[in-house]
This record gives sequence, C-alpha cells and structure tokens, in this order.
Amino acid sequence: MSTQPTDVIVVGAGFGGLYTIYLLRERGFNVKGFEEAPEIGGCWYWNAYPGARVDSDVPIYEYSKEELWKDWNWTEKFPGRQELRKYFEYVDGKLDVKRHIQFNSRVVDAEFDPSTDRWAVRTQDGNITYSRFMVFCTGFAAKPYIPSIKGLENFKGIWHHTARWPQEGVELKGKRVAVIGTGASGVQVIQECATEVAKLTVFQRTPNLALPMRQRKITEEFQSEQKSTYPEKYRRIKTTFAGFLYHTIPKNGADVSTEERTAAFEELWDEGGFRPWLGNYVDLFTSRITNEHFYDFWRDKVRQRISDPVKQELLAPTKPPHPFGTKRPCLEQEYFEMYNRSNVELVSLKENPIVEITEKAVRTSDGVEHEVDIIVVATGFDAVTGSLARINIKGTDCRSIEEKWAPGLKTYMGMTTANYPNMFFLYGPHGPTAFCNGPTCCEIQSEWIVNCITYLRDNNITRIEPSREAEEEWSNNVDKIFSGQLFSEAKSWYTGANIPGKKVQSLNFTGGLPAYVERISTVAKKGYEGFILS
Ligand code: N01
Repeated sequence: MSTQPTDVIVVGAGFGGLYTIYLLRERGFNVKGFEEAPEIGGCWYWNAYPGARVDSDVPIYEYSKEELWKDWNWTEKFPGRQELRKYFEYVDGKLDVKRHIQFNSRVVDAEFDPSTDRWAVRTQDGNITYSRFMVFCTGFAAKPYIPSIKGLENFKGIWHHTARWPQEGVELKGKRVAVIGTGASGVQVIQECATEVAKLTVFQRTPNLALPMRQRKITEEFQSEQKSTYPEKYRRIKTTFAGFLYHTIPKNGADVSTEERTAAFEELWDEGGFRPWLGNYVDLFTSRITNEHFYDFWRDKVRQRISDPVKQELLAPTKPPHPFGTKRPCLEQEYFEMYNRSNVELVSLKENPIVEITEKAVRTSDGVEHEVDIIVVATGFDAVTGSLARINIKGTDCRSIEEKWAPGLKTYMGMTTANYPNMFFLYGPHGPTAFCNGPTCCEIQSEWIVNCITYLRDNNITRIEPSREAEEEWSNNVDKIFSGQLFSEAKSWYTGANIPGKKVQSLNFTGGLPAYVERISTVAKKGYEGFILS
C-alpha cells in the first residue's frame, strides 16, 4: 500500500485528463493520474470498432494551445480514430504528461476523510493513494450499456460492444454480421463494413436522423494557410452555443417565409457536418413548427437516396420519430446508400423485437432466425452520470455518488456536488458536455478547476464544497432550461431514458456555452460564490 500523499489525483487520460495534469504540473502541484486503459486517448482508445471517426471538423477537435497546433496537421477534415491516437501521442511528446499517469489502473473506490480533508483512492490492484483533491476526467461515455438480451452468452460466434471492440480488430470481410443499434457507433460500423461483409443485418429500433458529413482530404499546405486564423477561431468557438465555429441563425424559423427557410436549410445541408443541427434557426429546439419543417426537409433529402419504399419509411419515416436533434444525429458517409445493397437487410425492432440470441442466430418476435457469425453490439452507454456512478465514491455522508444521484442529479455548475468536498469533474453531469465540442468543454472546465485549486492553495484553504442551496439553484436552473426545450420528447442518453430504471432528467446543461462560461467566470470572480471554503 502506498501512503505517499499527492496534491491532486486525476482520473482518466483523454482530452480532459491530459490537459488537467499538464496545467496542474505547470502550477507546481504534485499530480498523479490513473487510467484504466494501457494508453492515453480516453474514448479514442476504447472505441476500436471499425469506422470510428470524430464528428467534429478540423481545427476545432483539438487543443487550442498554439504549441500543440502549430506543427500538427491532419489528413482529413473529420479525422479517424488511428489519426486521433497519433495526435494524442504527439500531444504527449509536447506536454510530457504520460510520466504522471499510472496505466492499467482502474479507480474502484474513493473515500473522503473529513479529519484530514483528503481523499483515499483505491485502484483495482488494491493500492491506495491519498490526495487533497480529486478531478474526474472520465468522459461521458465510459460505461458501456449492454442490454439484457436473452441468450447472448450462448452465442457461439464473436460478439463485442463497440466501446470494448478488440484493439487488434476483428475480421469482418466475407462474414455474416449483425449490428444491433443505430446510434453514432452503429451508423459508423454499418457504413464502414457493408461493402465488405457477406451479409449485414441491421437491427434498428429508432432511425438515426443522420446528417451528411461532407468528408474530405485536407493538405498540409491548406492547413498552413489557415493557421493564422486559428487564434481567432479558438476565441470565437467559446462564444457559440456548442463550441463550434458557427452561431445559430438569429431568427425564429417559424417566423420566416417558406422560401427563406428552404434556402437556409439548403445552405446548411450543403455545408453538412453538425451545422444543420447546432447552427440551425435559434428556435429549432423550442419550436415544434421549426423543428418539423427541418425534419420534413431532412426526410425528403434522405428518401431520395433510398430505393426501397419500405426501407425509406423505416429509415426516414413520414412523421418524425422524435423532434429533430433531440437525439444525437450522427454524421454519415453514404450510410443511406448502403441500404440499397443486396447484402444489407434492415430489421425493424419496433415491429419485431429481438426475443433471443441462439448459438448461431438473432431471433426476432416474428420467429425469423437471422443467422450470423459476428454481432456488433452498438447499444451505447450509461452516459454522462454512469462514468462516475460506476466508481464507489463516498463523500461526507458515506453515500456513494450513485446513491446520491439515483433520485435526481444534483451538481453545482456541472463540476462539483455537495457532500463530496475537494472533488471536481469535467465533461460530465450538468456541464455543456453533450452539447459542446469535447476539447473546448474540457479546456474551459479544466482551466476553471485548476484555477480554483490554485486559489485554494494560495489562500491556505484545505476544503471546498458547494452549498446545498447553490447546488439546488444550479440543478433547478438546468431543469428549467431543459423543460422549455423539446429534448424531453426523445428517449435518449441525453436524459438517461436509454437505460431501464434510470431517472429521466436533463443530464446536460442545455443553455449554451456562452451562458455557461459567463456563470462559472462570475462565480470565480466573486471568490467562489456558492462554495463553502475552510
Ligand atoms: O450509443 P446511442 P452510441 N435493443 O445510445 C439502440 C458519442 N459517439 O454508442 O435509439 C435494440 O446513441 C438504440 O436504440 P434507441 C456520441 O455522442 C460519438 O451510438 O434507444 N437496440 C440506439 O440505436 C453518441 O451520441 C461518435 O431506440 C437498442 C443504439 O442502440 C454517443 O457517443 C461515435 C437497445 C444506441 O445508440 C453514444 O453513441 C460514437 C436494445 N435493448 C459515439 N438498447 C462520433 O463522434 C439500445 N439500443 C462519431
């Protein structure tokens, strides 16, 4: 057992973790990182499934620090997993953070000792490390969700969840492959493997209202020319709703003429990426009228690409399955065209749910046995709260985080929670998380947390925790903003509705990045208003 005290423990070595470790070290803290994986990269390590690629375009899905972008060039507008992993290695070469991290070390327990104002953190190997502060950078999608499907354990072929796909890959060529789930992971696997497998059977419960990625190669020369604009771009993304390079259209889509609206939609569509989702009319998530207008536009565009009328209706139904954008749209590359191939079958689980997986097939309620060699389980995550709830974190009232949050999520500013002193988390519950470009959200929250810890050290304060009132006010505010939006109409991981028994509520702050930044900055300027310091 190690008894060496540490100033700060950082859990997780993805975008948030690496940056937090770096900032803390630069401020002179003794910092120790723990990472479950054997390497850095966070979700980009774990999601080794075929076709994994980021849905945010260059240059926003990277650190905004000049030292890290000035000599780094990508090959594609939306980089793939392998390139992202190389980027992480490049970042480590510049920031030299790996040496602070203990890999293959899953944090299983953490307990706060009020007599010393320290955390005792236990890793899977049984070792305990003590630390004044703890920062969880565990991401929003660290706990894969595998539904209890009867017989899955009896399947004699190969099956894996996308986020636990073998690092060495699985040969899909010439095989009969099933994909269960059509979220971002499922869509990427489907479009990647449809052309090489012998047969692909897609089990879809809800269609993905996917948007065109408009992928393209980008050259070093192109990026060199652009780099003089990067500082301004990185400044600007912090002023936009979701940390991208565009603002929403500052008008209500419901108030403009059909011609104007259609022209705007066409422009958004041509640009592709997330712009039709996050840069659409300002009332897209609050006005059913605007939302349905865009859904109709999307449906008509997509249907043109699917030849079979039955598949058209399943993939792009006449009526919206949920308001557009209230479930995360994926960016697609010829995803819909894949369904025109003779080796691709689409099974609608709405009509024919899976009843059992046998030794060699997926059996649906109509009695059909879909024989397959490989099953890709693309059923998502116990998202946002699951990453923290899976760790047995006990604060001052001896309750685990999971117990505390079971009746309802409570945080202060999506970075702290009452009764868990000296504990911070980022890119997680009640933060802008799912509605913010990942690196941007991580940088903003990481800088805030490190500034806060520095302030505490410089003022000889050994303990910080939010007051119950502050937590209540923030959590109510999150719920209030959310209740005025259309998100609650979709069953999605945004609200926990994808996990049976999980409380349905807003897991994210949906008020936009500028409002979030304004609030957390004001709190810091006021000497950490809403916190109890001692
Ligand atoms: O997970 P999901 P994901 N039987 O929860 C279906 C990020 N990400 O891993 O919609 C049958 O979105 C479920 O159906 P339904 C990104 O933020 C990013 O795809 O609940 N099906 C759904 O189709 C993303 O949003 C990238 O009806 C079942 C699917 O499984 C988030 O991670 C790439 C089922 C789950 O979709 C999660 O994406 C990948 C059951 N019992 C992930 N249970 C990029 O940036 C669930 N489903 C590219």
